[in-house]
Amino acid sequence: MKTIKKTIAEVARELEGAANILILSHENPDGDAIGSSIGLALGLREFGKNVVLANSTGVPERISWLEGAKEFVTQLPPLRGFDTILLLDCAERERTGFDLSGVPEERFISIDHHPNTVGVGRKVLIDTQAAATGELVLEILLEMAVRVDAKIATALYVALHTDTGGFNYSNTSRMTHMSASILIDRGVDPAAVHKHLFGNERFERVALLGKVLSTLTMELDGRVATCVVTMEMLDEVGASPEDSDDFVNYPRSIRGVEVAALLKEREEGVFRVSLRANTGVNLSLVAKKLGGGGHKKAAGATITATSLEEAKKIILASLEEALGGAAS
Ligand SMILES: [Mn+2]
Repeated sequence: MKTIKKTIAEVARELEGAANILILSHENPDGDAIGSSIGLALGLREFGKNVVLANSTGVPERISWLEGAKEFVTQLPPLRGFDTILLLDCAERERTGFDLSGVPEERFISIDHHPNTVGVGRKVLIDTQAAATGELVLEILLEMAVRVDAKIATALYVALHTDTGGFNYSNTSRMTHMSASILIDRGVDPAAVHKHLFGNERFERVALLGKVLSTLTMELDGRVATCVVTMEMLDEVGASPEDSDDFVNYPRSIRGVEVAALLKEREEGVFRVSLRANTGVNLSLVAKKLGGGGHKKAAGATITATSLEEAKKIILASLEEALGGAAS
């Protein structure tokens, strides 16, 4: 494993020395990818840096209300003008969805908290203890003595909130709450953030949920629960693929379920699976074998298969292998 874990201070000093910074995050970004990108961009600008934000698949609607969300470009800008390409919430070129294959390693800095990642760049900070990349970004900004205002704080709070399921998942730590405490002190309105994230549903999304829940099945003797999102369902209710992003939590909430899988049909023959674990099974490894990645308890992969049934078979076979014989 090539990963060099740099300290917060080392990365802060490196960023202080940069002038023109391009911030990239993983494709199909979540609240952490976008929130930590915005938080760091605004913070670095306070420090006089020129910063550009890009994401190959753009900002999901759920977090599009964040200040700075409109800044993201979905095309890779010419790299000539940037001395530093920052990878946030991912640490490999491929995860960005952009072709960065020819770009020298020295141009990159990566900051991430995902396990099983190699890490590209002249500085690589991967802290798998951090609940969110936003937690690491806050530490870096404080180290740089950047004035964290309400806009920065809100973006980072969204990062923490989404990656911990509202401070509920097992990655939620004393550090997460300490960070949240600092962010609230800097002007975050937690109730307003919650309302934006969970009290602002579009009709189409809830209608889609109804269709998706009707596909619920129990597999492998009740140890796995699955749901499916087809393109036809999206058409019928006028929903978009991202509308189903957290639906995996419904099969996950069923008593006795060890792993929940949500299968989304992306295009003819291409399926995206989101996996969530309730027990000690390592989904990061399951997803890696399927050509994807993620965390121990939350991971995903894109699968090519002739039909939904075949995609499901592939996933269930991997899960059966990972779960082994004994219930945990
Ligand atoms: Mn994250």
